[in-house]
Amino acid sequence: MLLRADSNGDGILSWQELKEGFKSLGAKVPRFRASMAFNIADENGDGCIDEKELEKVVKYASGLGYTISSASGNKVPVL
Ligand SMILES: [Ca+2]
Ligand SMILES: [Ca+2]
Repeated sequence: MLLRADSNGDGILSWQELKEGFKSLGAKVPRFRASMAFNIADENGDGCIDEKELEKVVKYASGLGYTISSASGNKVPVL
């Protein structure tokens, strides 16, 4: 899975990567958005967003009105 926000390419999003992801979406307060997304999405509380948890992040971001496009027409979200 390819995520632009996954800058080190390990397939999960750290807090820092999520923050940068929201920044790239044009969020005015990416730090706040990332915190909210983490509260909602990080179900197992390990401090990272894995592929399953990412769906919740995408829903959250969509709810805020951010358009998240798919890289190749499949279901893989790109932050
Ligand atoms: Ca990563
Ligand atoms: Ca997690």
